[in-house]
Amino acid sequence: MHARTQKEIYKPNRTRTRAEPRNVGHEPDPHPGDTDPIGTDLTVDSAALPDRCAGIEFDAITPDEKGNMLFFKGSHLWTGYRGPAQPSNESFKELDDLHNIGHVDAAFRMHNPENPDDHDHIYFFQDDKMFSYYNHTLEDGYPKEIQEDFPGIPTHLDAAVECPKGECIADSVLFFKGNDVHVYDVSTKTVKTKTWSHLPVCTSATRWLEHYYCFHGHNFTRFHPVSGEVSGDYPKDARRYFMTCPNFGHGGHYKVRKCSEAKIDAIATDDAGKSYIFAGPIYMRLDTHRDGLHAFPITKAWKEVTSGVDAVFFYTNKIYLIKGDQVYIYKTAAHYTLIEGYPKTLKEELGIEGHVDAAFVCPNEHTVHVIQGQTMRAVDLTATPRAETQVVPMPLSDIDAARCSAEGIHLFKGSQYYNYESPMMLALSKIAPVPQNITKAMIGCEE
Ligand SMILES: [Ca+2]
Ligand SMILES: [Ca+2]
Repeated sequence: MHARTQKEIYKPNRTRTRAEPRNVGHEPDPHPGDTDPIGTDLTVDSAALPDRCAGIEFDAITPDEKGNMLFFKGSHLWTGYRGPAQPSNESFKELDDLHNIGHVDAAFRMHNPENPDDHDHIYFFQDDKMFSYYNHTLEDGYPKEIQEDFPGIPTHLDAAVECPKGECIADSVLFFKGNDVHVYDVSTKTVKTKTWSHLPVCTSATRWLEHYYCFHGHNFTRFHPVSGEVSGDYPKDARRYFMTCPNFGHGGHYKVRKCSEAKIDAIATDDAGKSYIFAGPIYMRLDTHRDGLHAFPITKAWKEVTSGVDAVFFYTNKIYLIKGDQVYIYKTAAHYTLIEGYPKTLKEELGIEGHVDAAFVCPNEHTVHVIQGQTMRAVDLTATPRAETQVVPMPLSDIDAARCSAEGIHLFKGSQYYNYESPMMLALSKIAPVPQNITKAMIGCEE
């Protein structure tokens, strides 16, 4: 064990010194801006189980192959951000075999797309041994000595976290022991050791949505995976972000709806293919399912949009958010920035009036299709001033949201959606196609 008396926290100012992904500063927050009372689903019926809200120090944290975040302490684990502990050996039964060590030192999910036999495997470390699991099944040949797979990495680790290429220089694993960080290059199998004395000793570490977190005590500190730099106000209390704890929330928590009860306000896909869904005061980014889907308040990304949205679409690196008769346009480079002079009225911006149910732009097209009741209007986005070029009746009404992608057009209505091949097919259709049920992959609901 290491002395955890390190008090020095490196806190430079907030100047961004390198390109960081959008949504900087987003920690998992299980209760974004929702006013439901908290604690209703926290019933822990066995007094023998450890309580993560008591301020414990986790042994290890890692996502599993499906994106569920796993938190380990002693012989127990928690899956996800809420719910009670369970014995670790119920999920990973061989972890007990080593003389009942009863804990893990470190864990991470391998990022190695060049080697599908290893990619997404979950590695656990106990003393000088390691275990590789996929789909809760121990791989043949494990446990092994750490040296066999990771030459140059010490035993009795404190923490480990994967670091994909693009965030690190190459696909890597960061192994923590004391103030030393051993950066293991997955393809060259070489190790570079750095000393990050400004960071607290990390007792667990994890990656979430392109960000890196060192846990120490019941706190965590976000760090840059290459420089180790800490920017922002850290440490923070993990109980406010990585779990749902009574008295540690921001006034309530967001519950993901069942797909059969789904009701979204808007959906849109950006130029990079990332999908966003909007419902009430929150939004979710759908490409992040490997990190666990997670809801954020809309105001966290688009702070002027304070009362939800009616329709959203992306066009030429800008996002258009429509609410009532207002249109907000944000540049999408780095942070979202509201374009000067906005919001403007629908009439001024798109030449239309009245409530908008949904809107979509197809890839590489310059026309936005706006759905209002049983009418669809096409507006040429290259024209000045913008004006509708086509108005067609629709065989459907009360559409909640719409998007257009390589798979065609999806019109969402409650828990179902309608699929059309193209805007022309939609414009020509006289009867609605058979609706299909919305799935988890489409909008992040629970099945
Ligand atoms: Ca540990
Ligand atoms: Ca809508």
